[in-house]
This record gives sequence, structure tokens and C-alpha cells, in this order.
Amino acid sequence: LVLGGDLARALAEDEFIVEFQPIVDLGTGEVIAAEALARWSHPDHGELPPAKFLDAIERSTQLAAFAESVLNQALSAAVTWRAAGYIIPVAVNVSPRSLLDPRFPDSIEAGLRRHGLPPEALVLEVTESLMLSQLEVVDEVLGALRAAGIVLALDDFGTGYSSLSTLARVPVQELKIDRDFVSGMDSQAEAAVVRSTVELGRSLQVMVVAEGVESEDQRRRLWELGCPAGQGYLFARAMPLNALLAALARGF
Ligand code: G
Ligand code: G
Ligand code: MN
Ligand code: NA
Repeated sequence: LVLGGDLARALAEDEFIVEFQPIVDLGTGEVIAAEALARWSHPDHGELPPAKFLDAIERSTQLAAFAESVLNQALSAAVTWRAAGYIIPVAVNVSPRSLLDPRFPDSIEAGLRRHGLPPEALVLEVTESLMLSQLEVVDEVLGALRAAGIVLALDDFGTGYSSLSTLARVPVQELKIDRDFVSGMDSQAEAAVVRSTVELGRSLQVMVVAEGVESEDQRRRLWELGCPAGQGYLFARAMPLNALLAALARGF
């Protein structure tokens, strides 16, 4: 149970931290991006995953402050790895509700400016809820982000709220195949979803990333299906910035 006072303290005390999971070129093994994943470094409960607090934040008045904190940590990390010679974007997850805030694009652009980063240094991973998909403001917000040159990725692609209807409306440059399809590739149906998504990506000329790649076998099958990129425990778990920098330097 997360209480409002807890969240306020956590934000004031910078208890929300960000770890980074590499996204890898399935052909060369090179790291081509890193996804920022939030954790709550809780004084009493240790490190808590998003499943333990994200709902509470999204229902609270603290969502914008939380998103701002994650964005700042992610952009600051991108500045650090770019200075070390790794010119790869950072991917940041966006709560559906943030897409209802007309000031959201400005806050993103201001963050990039503050960190002296070009728009292509950032990928925003979005999903949509059914309710939100009916609202024009979401389209305006996504349009403004796209117009500013920020790359949009459709997260959890193939699942309920992140599907073909969204793709038809939202100007995305990347599809992230949900990990359920990757773990289920042994079955005909899941393999077909992966294959179709890869083909969709090719015809739309957008990047495709497979999530939840856990085995060498899955990596090989994805590559055979033409999937260009992957992310998952096979390559690395999310890790603190310092560990990512070390891993980039020595190779994965
Ligand atoms: O890191 P982990 O495997 O526990 O992430 C679980 C879920 O939390 C994923 O769906 C991920 O998209 C989401 N998530 C992680 N960090 C953030 C964040 O900073 N903002 C939002 N909105 N979602 C996040
Ligand atoms: O929804 P989103 O794609 O943002 O979720 C990312 C989540 O997936 C994070 O919670 C991350 O820890 C988790 N994750 C990353 N790689 C793997 C993996 O190989 N297997 C599983 N089961 N989860 C993974
Ligand atoms: Mn994601
Ligand atoms: Na996902």
C-alpha cells in the first residue's frame, strides 16, 4: 500500500532512481539504445519495482513530478554516455495520462534544451488506454513531440491497448514487440505475430525491438524472422548508469 505522503517524501528525497537496460542489434550485438526503468529506493523496503508503485503514482497528483525526475535522470545519463563516445538514445516510458497534459511536449523539449541534447537522443515509449485513444489531445501531444523530432516507440506492441488501430493514428518510428510473444515463439500463433510485426516494421520503415529475449534460441529465431533488435535478460538486466558505462567499455 502506497500512501500520498510517501510519494511526496520520495520525490522530495530523490528516492526514485533510474536503471538502464541495453537494447542490442541482433546482428552485431552492439548496444544501440538503453531503456530507463524506474525503481523506488525505499528507506524501509529496499529497492521496489514499478509494479509496486506505478499505479499509485499514476493515480496521484505527483505523476508530472515523477515523470520529470525520471526524464532528468535519463537525459543526464545520456549526456554522460555521449561524452564517453556512445552516441545512443535513451528510451523513457511515458504514462498514458501524461499524454493528456498539453504541457507535456514543452517539458520534454525544455529537458532536452537544458541538457544540450538533440531530439534524437530521446525515444519516448508510449502505450495508450482505450479511454485515452478517444481524446484528441493525445493526438495533439504526440503530434507536437513528433514535430519536435522526438522518436516515438509503441511499447508492448501486440497487446490490448497497443495495437494496429494505434499504429494507424500515431506517428511512431519504433515498435516494441511485447515479451509475451517472444516467450511464446514456440507456438505457431506467437511466432506469426512476431513475423507479422517484423514485416509491418519493414513496410512502415520503422525500427522493431523484441522485448524479453531470455535465451540464445529466442535470439536466433528472432534473427531468422528478420527482427533487427532485442532487449532482455540474455543481454543484460537493467543496471545503474555506472555499470552500464563499464559494460559499454568492455563490451557485452
Ligand atoms: O522495470 P520493470 O520490469 O519492473 O518495469 C515494469 C513496468 O514499469 C514496465 O511496463 C515499464 O514500462 C514500466 N516503467 C518502468 N519505468 C517507468 C517509468 O519511468 N515511467 C513509466 N510510466 N513506466 C515505467
Ligand atoms: O513494458 P516495458 O517494456 O517498459 O517493460 C519493461 C519490463 O520488462 C521491465 O520491467 C524489465 O525489467 C522487464 N524485462 C526486461 N527484460 C526482460 C526479460 O528478458 N524477461 C522478462 N521476463 N522481463 C524482462
Ligand atoms: Mn518500455
Ligand atoms: Na513491454
